[in-house]
Amino acid sequence: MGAPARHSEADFEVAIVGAGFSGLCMAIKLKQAGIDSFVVLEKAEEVGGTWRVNTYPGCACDVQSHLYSYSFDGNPNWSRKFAPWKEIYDYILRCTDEHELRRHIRFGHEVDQAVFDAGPGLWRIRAKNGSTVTAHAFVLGTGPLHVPLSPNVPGLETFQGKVFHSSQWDHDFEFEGKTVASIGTGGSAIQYVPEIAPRVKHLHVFQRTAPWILPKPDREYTKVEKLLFRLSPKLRKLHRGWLYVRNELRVLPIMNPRLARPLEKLAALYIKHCVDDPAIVERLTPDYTIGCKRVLLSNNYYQTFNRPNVELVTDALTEIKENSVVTSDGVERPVDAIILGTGFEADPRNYLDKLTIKGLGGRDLLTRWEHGAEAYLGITVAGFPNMFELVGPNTGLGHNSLLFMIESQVHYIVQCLKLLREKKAKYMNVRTPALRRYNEELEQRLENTVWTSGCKSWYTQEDGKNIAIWPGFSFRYRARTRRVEADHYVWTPHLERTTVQSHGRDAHPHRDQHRRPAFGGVGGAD
Ligand code: N01
Repeated sequence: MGAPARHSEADFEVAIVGAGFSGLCMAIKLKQAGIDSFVVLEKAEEVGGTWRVNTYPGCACDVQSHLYSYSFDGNPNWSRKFAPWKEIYDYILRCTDEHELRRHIRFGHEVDQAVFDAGPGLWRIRAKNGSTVTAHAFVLGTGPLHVPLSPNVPGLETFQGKVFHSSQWDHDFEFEGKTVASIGTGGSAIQYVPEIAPRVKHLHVFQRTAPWILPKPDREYTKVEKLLFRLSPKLRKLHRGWLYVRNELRVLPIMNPRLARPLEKLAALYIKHCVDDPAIVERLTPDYTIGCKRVLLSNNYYQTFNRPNVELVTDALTEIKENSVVTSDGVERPVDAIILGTGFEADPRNYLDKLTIKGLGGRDLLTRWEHGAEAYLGITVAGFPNMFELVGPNTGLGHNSLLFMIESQVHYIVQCLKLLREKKAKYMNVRTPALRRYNEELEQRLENTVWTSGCKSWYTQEDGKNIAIWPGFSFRYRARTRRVEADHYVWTPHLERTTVQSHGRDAHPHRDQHRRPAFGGVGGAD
């Protein structure tokens, strides 16, 4: 990389929030690009993000591990195709240590404020513990699904038994002999329900919307396979590539719902194959197009409903009392514990609401996102210079590994930092028209996809706008993020003079506050 950026007033060139898969990937790639001046601010006392937090029984990735790991840090030793959470967590710990990231991480630092100071061109970042840092660039690696959601059922707070969320599992709770209510049937619940069913006296599974579930093509890797992967990284990469291509094909029925019909028929047959009672089969069969909500994988969830101690409840929960739960048909079920498999806050406006982010002219990010979160390529937001998001709006995947998207984003951000140096720019700010064109394109591509086929999911906000998913092949996203289109940004230079000249409109929403000179040839009006 070129000469270090001019940011003499900043403590660091880059500050990253979060030490999960995305924040750590950013840190590794900064080091590899020769940028050692960075800090990672992590609210917890250890790295790992979602894979540190989610430890419920049966927790495992539903993306193949050879793909759900960094492309540059392959692991020949995955025990099975879909590794359990502990192995993934250990992998993250190993990467952290091998890349010597710990000296860059400040644990116990929950960031609650980040304010852009246009004068020196730096972000002033504050943690809840009162400490502050300044950095030239600010990277949000908080991840989208980390704020647990509670069901909006009256009386939950009055329940006298044990209550915990799937992501806050109480490993000391003794299930034996207990009657348990489990609320929700998403990706987490379908993993823990089969695990606790044999241990409890009774299990009531409360389903609001049936998920589509396909068999999980899982198995252990043999000793020979692992040896071959160790001896030949090329073979391991070939295996990874094959998994990637296979997963990528799953986007076809998503983008064209007509192609989903055969898959839907197969999935319906699978339910019949697994469940004995036709009445339960009917209630387990979803009434929306497969793929509209995340398609889940399991080899043991449906079979759980053949157990005499497990009940599928599809009447809505209307009330929770001190020792029981009540449904809309008036039935009251006494329970000792309630497990909330009710998911996470998926709208960035809600999961970032404890973090105040102010860009140019003191504009608040959540105000900017009043009508919905949006970011150019899911990474940059107009009016928030040198701020970069990882796993930002519309960059989630329903069909392939999120790490592929994260690596694309990290590559893009490193390119941005290189350009800032090359152009000797103080900051870069995405142009509003570039962001608008990008959003229009997204909306067009989202039309007539399976997500608009009429289901309610956390992919969409109240007005139906999809804010979570990248619509299409992930390699198209990789292609879009391979290089930075410099003319989509306004580049503001480091200059001592304060002469104001004509400049990009969106770079100067508050001209009176931030008097900046034009940058020779780059940027310009929108
Ligand atoms: O959360 P979810 P999750 N009364 O939002 C129900 C992924 N994941 O923690 O569908 C009754 O998927 C809600 O019902 P409905 C996973 O795929 C990945 O399970 O809204 N029910 C739904 O059934 C997902 O993308 C891995 O009608 C209520 C459930 O709660 C994300 O992580 C592993 C309710 C929530 O399901 C989160 O999964 C595990 C109420 N009041 C999970 N409120 C990987 O391997 C909510 N629900 C990568």
